[in-house]
Amino acid sequence: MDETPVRVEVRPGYRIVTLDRPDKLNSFNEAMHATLRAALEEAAGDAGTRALVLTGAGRAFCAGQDLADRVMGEGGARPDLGDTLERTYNPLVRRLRTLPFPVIGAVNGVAAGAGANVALACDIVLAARSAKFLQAFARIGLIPDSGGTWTLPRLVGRARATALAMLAEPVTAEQAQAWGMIWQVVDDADLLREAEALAARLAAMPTGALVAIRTALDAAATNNLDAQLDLERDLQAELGRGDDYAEGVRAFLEKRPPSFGPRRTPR
Ligand code: LHQ
Repeated sequence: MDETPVRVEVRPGYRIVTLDRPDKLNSFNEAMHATLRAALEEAAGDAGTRALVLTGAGRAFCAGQDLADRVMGEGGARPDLGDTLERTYNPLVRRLRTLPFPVIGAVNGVAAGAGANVALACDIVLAARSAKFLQAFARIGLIPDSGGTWTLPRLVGRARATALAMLAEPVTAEQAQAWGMIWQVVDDADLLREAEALAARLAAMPTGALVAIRTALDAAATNNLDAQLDLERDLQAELGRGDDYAEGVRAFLEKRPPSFGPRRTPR
């Protein structure tokens, strides 16, 4: 077992969480899932954490499932992949989408299989110019998991999602940006600095509103307009009762930068 398959650095207002099995291209094994889960829970429980950067050590972001891991079947045994998803990847993606602060994916290198879809589950994705996204699954007889079949068509449209999944060809960071799959490509050397600057910027913003934006956009994927208008009403009603709105309006009227209060969203 790796000693520290995930590294956490705590900065004022945000954390950097680094997938750290570089010799295995940061592919997921059980230990990495457990450590990442604990790191996310710790961040969620710390009101001082108002943004999180998820990145990878070495030349990859994450190569998806460690195909040599024990749970993938030993001695010709057929693994229960549904069980693996249910226990590990599905809770991970659900948690990323419900964390009480925004998550920045800083894709430093290849993001393949579940690694690509974990990256795309982040709220804002930056990628190094040399990074690639690869829906590798069909190469080994599988479908995109970790939310890929939901996320991809919403980001790039059905035609591109289908071809990316079926052909299992890599997409460059620049192509991913051009297609709207990610927010921005940056030079390799600038990636972490840019991601940290973004995290610091988000950390100074009204966290409750940022999380409500995620909630509303996720719901919009399945709601009709009527239901979405109702949801916007409810979220806005809640935010309108909060201190951040009061401070935001006060600061605007007083022509000064706002100073938002502590994170108030539930864990
Ligand atoms: C690896 C891996 C890897 C082990 C590189 N495992 N060793 C979850 C569970 C439940 C159901 C099933 O689905 C899933 C989700 C999934 O993620 S399934 C998809 C799993 N991922 C893949 O199929 C990607 C496999 N990797 C690759 O295609 C390539 O390695 C990429 C394109 C990521 C990088 O290619 P290169 O830059 O050419 O590097 P490499 O192939 O030479 O890899 C370097 C080393 O890392 C090498 O080991 P070695 O000992 O020869 O240096 C690889 O074996 C190892 N590695 N990915 N997923």
